[in-house]
Amino acid sequence: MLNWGLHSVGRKCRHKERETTNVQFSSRVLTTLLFCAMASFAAAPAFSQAQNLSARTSAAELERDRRLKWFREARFGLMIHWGLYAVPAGEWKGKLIPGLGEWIMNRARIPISEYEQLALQFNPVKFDADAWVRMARDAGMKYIVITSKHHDGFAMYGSKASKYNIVDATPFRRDVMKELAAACHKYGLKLCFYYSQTQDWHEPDAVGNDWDFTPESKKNFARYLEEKVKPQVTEILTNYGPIGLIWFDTPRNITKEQSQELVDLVHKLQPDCLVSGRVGHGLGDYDSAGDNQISVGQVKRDWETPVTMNDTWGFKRDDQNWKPTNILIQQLVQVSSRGGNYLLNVGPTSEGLIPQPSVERLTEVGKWLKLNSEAVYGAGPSPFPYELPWGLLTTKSGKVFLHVFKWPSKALIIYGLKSKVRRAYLLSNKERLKFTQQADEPMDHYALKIELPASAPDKNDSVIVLELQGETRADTSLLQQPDRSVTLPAFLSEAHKVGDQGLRLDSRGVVERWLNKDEWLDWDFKVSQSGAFDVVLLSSEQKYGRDWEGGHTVEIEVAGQKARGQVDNNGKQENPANPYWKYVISKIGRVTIDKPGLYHLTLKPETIRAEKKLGLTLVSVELRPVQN
Ligand code: FHN
Repeated sequence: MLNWGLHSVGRKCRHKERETTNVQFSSRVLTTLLFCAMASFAAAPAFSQAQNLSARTSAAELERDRRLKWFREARFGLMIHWGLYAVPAGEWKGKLIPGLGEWIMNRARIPISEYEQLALQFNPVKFDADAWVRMARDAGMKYIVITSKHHDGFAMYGSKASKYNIVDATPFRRDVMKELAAACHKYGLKLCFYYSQTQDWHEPDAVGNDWDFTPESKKNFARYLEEKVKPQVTEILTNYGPIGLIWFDTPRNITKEQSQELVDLVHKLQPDCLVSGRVGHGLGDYDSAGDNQISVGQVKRDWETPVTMNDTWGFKRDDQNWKPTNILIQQLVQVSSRGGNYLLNVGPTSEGLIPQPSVERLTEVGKWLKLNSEAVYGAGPSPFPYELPWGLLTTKSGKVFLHVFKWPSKALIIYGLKSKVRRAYLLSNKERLKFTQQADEPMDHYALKIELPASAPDKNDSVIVLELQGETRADTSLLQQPDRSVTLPAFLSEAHKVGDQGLRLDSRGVVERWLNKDEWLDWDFKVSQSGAFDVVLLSSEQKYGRDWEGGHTVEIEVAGQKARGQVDNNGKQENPANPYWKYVISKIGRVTIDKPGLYHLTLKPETIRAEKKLGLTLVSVELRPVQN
């Protein structure tokens, strides 16, 4: 029997909205509007991105909407980092070079004259464009983004603008992009090009090479832009048929005018071609999250995240740290459930082969997608602004898809879904599932209990479909979960800042730059089951565990009680959405909540350690039920 003892509570709209990359806390007004709108979530086909259309009037925005149509439906793309760096494959002169495979020239400070010699060894005789594109199609991917030129400056297509290219400088002499364009056309995928517009370690006036050339300050970046970038961007948009998007990257030292010139050039040559957010200055058609970063909450703009399958983009022989398939599927679903696109990378060898572990994973993802595609393509965001302890949700008109990553043994209980459920079944085989629903409107408490088979039908993600009467209606306030836990994510807090600077959210929804003890956060949440709770604070390491700062003292106040404690490392926890940033667990104290109702929790630092300039990097505050 479910617990119903919940006081009737009013709803407040006070969560924070955030953007993707280069994010900052957005204005309070916008925040309030967004979450008030969300508070009575009603799902509709094609979702908010399309609904926003009517509100936007300018011709440029309409044009952008038109261009983005395919991108919004695609959800899943293949990124390919392929270039001369596949020859050394992470090793230079007998030494393993740490870092990303495609950065070997920079990391080992290889002189141009030596790096150029790699072209003579680049002979990918096993390259088969048809097989690559078929593999992507079978994985369920809708577009391919391949490096036409990465930071090393080598063009992977036949370029007239620079002899330093695969046709003129390698024994292979084939224009692989022509072959890929033909295969993409055959299988109905969009061909897209990555192009490094600022870093080019082969060019004296471009950004990045300070071992062969003069310091950055003496460079004539504009000349490089006119003489190499614009001619090459023109080539890739002229010689390979329709291109889905140009994936510019690392917009360092580029002015707003120069970024705009590139955007205009792309749109002039191919009005349907999208420009990635990394063209710089927010001028892209859509936002790009940081590498391997999955944005949280409901993201305002169209967005995409690039993700590695191991720890490198370009092939590196010694990198065998492959992400398991279930994590890749979870990430794809996480991104889809937040209205984004998941761009999953492979790094082919210098022979032209995609590493077997990548092929295997893509095959498995494809198998899963074949059975569950309805819950991904064209699916809209979750009605809840946070993840649930067992997984997450995507939606379509009149349907909710429950993606169950952690299969509970007998039943799945969900709080907060207000719509009446007509049918529940497993998406993969249509097996019907029994369910009961309880709604206590005066108490504002809604519970759905679905009876489940004893074991998970799919080890990666078992999808349950709920067919609803009418559209999706949900309580979007922060709710205690049926396992009695309460999670208060930083990105759904109200931030009380001192001035405009100070703490802000990064693109994963983690608070950064919290160095001032006078800044604090608070949350409202609903409790339906009373009891004693351990107060736990999750903070985040920097990427690859490089650093973390602890030793801060904080005070948490909730239900008339205060818990004071220190942010210490009491263990770590991984988050599949952002596996390179481990979460650090700090136990702050214990509180008792003696009756159901609406509660308010404040988190105020007493001292913040900031020697490393990291400060308190908050992920969430959790109330974990004390087990008797
Ligand atoms: O420096 C590059 C890196 O090599 C790789 O291409 C990634 C892919 O997103 N982008 C840059 C770093 O953000």
